[in-house]
Amino acid sequence: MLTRRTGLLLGTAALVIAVATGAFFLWGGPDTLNAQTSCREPVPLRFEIASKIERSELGFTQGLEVRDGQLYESTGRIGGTTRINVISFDGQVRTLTDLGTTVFGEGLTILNDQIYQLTWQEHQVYVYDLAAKRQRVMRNPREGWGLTNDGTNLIFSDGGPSFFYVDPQSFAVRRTVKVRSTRPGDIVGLNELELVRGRLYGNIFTTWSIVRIDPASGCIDGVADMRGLRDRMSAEEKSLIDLDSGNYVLNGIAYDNATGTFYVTGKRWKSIFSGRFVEGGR
Ligand SMILES: [Ca+2]
Repeated sequence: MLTRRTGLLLGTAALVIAVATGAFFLWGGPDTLNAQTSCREPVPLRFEIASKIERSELGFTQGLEVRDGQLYESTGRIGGTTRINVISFDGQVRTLTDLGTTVFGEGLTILNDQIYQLTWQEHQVYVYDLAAKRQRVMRNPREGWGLTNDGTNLIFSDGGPSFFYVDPQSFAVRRTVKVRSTRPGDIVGLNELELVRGRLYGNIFTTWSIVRIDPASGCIDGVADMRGLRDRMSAEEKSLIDLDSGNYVLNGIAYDNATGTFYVTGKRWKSIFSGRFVEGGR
């Protein structure tokens, strides 16, 4: 798993380096614009933490979404099993369904009262009712990474340089959008997704970055450096991240329309942070 994904990430070294150093202001500029794109320089986003939730049970978070005042989570099988959990805003985790280790759970979204769950390399997309009773299965010929929706289409990523709008009935691709920036080269590793007020938020696998994308153009129009979350973690949680940076990475973005609150977390993190993104420096 890590070898494949790490390989994919080589192409985005510039993005990762820029983010890791906090040097967002070094991106592009008028002299370095890629002639093939018309993206504008992304604005720095700052995540203002409102509170920290400590979950009652860990999960290898692969998909996260708010519905009716609670978080729905899809988990992968690292350190556990593929599940769909609901997590209350005070951190109580309850498992709705457990698929064991036969498949590797990935992104999750809820559209028209149905839960959609990707699998990583098994090419299966599961469709459930809100109690996570399985109703049908669709085929995804690509890898499954992140998943969200725009009210009509499912939108998913496969770790490659594009994301895809697909028919929720058949998983047929209706539109392919390449992620672009002011820099040349592919931007890969787009993982967990959340469409909020017409902008696609996604975290870049193995980094502390969340990008905000204009889905009409594919241009990254904002970048958030999420390293500040680390300062709010316990020493134990920090040490896990430091010891195994591949399996304890930032992954999971959800948004509560009722309150305008974002929820962000990571794989096997104890912490889920609530807050909001504001434009401006760190
Ligand atoms: Ca999400």
